[in-house]
Amino acid sequence: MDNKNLNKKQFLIRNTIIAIFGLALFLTLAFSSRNFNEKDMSKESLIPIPIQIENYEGNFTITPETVILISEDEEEMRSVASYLSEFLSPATGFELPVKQNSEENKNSGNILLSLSENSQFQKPEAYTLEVTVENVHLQASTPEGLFRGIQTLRQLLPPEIESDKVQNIEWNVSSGKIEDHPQYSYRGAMLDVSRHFFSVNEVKQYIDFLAAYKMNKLHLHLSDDQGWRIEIKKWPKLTSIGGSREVGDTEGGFYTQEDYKEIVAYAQKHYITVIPEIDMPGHTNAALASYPQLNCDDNAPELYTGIEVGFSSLCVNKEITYEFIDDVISEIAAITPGPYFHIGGDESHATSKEDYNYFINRVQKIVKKYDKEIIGWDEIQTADIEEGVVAQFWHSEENAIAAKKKKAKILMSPSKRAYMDMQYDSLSPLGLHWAAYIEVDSAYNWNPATLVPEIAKEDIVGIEAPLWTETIKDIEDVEYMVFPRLPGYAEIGWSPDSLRDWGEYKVRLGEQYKRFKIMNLNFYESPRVPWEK
Ligand code: NGO
Repeated sequence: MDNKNLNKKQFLIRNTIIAIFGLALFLTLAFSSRNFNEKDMSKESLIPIPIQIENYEGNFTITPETVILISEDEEEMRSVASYLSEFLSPATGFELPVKQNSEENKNSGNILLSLSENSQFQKPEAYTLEVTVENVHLQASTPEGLFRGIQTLRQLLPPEIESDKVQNIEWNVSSGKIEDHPQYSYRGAMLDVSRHFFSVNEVKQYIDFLAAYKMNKLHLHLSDDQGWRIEIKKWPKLTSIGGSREVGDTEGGFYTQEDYKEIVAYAQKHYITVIPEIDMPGHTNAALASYPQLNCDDNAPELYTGIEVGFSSLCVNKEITYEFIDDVISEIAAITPGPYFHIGGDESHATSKEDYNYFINRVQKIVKKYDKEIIGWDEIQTADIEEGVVAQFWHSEENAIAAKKKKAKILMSPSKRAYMDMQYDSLSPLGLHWAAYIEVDSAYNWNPATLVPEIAKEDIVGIEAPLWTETIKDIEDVEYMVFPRLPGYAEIGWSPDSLRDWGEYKVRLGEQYKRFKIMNLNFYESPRVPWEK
């Protein structure tokens, strides 16, 4: 072999090696840049965090040609699908049609919502969301489960999806499969509409907040010393007098029964149960001021617009008191499809112990007569509460433990952790601090099943975060107290404790920054959250 041939061979080998390296480099770059554009489902900042996420490759993209398909052409399925279509419309500018699934619709690019009898969907809110490059497939055993799954799909879309104006971006969803269901069946928030009145529209906005994080209960605190907020046809002065003012002596307000039905219907559309509360026998100055005969001395007190508690009581030994309560419960129960009626029962410091227990025992029978289940603040355990009554733990562990011994179920609203009216810190411009300052980490970092050692997961129906409104005047104030604590309460109620960790959660929460901004929320930018600005 001469030198010339050798050189030629060497030249060929060298070129081959260069070509192989070049190709490898090209493939690596191409592959990684593809990965760079693609989203990874398990890295999405979902709240509440789902039980299981499996990644697939690629993205699904919603386009103007996307169709929302439903497995059954029936009213509730159509309504859930229309909810999704209406939600997607403002930001995408697409009017996605809803059609029944059929062979001809099986081409790709669509979102399929289907009901399945599969045993993995034993819980009514369980769902599976499978996203491939071709399709989105959301499955559950109930439309309610589909509704919860839609909230996950919503968070998988870019934050711009929350905008009310058309955004010219690609509507990509990372592909993969989520299997999910809640830990507790009761996950809620309370709104005190008595201390300050909130319009029907404001309550609807509150419902939107709850629904976005898969909460399913809205507790409305409809009466207190400062205001009676629901029309009772047999006792019209409750609202004309008792509803006329609010804290600070500004103009109050009330819901007509039609307004209340509108709120209930809106909540139902979001798979949220409304729980009405009429607080008694204390916290009743507004009723006492409206009707002299409800007072033991037949003298009506003045309307009250301060923020003290514990000074008023219905007259426990007068029969008219129970006729009044019967009318109130009967009228409200008739327009409340949900199973619960909340009788309050907190801080009745102006009622003797004996009178209090006698009163709660009698009221319990009236609520039963109207086929509703009782919820009351933890003090109600001192009466002869029946098995299955729900005691809402807010203040006294002793009461909560005693309630459990009486076979009550416990609803966890510990004021030191779950009261959304508590200030974040001493500089918070709104809120109270009698129970604690509740920063976002303290709001998140607790477990309902271990908070009170004697109370275990099986004793608990769930968690509720109350928003009392002594210092909260309008929806902007509400937003400030609720965001960003509410998503954390929702996660406590939905996600298994083993998946919850503040260090990891705060990053997910921080990534909501853009979404919160686009949603126009007046949220508290806590320094403990690494906001992704
Ligand atoms: C207490 C009290 C309410 C106050 C609230 C303020 C309960 C159950 N009763 O909670 O009347 O508005 O604190 O944080």
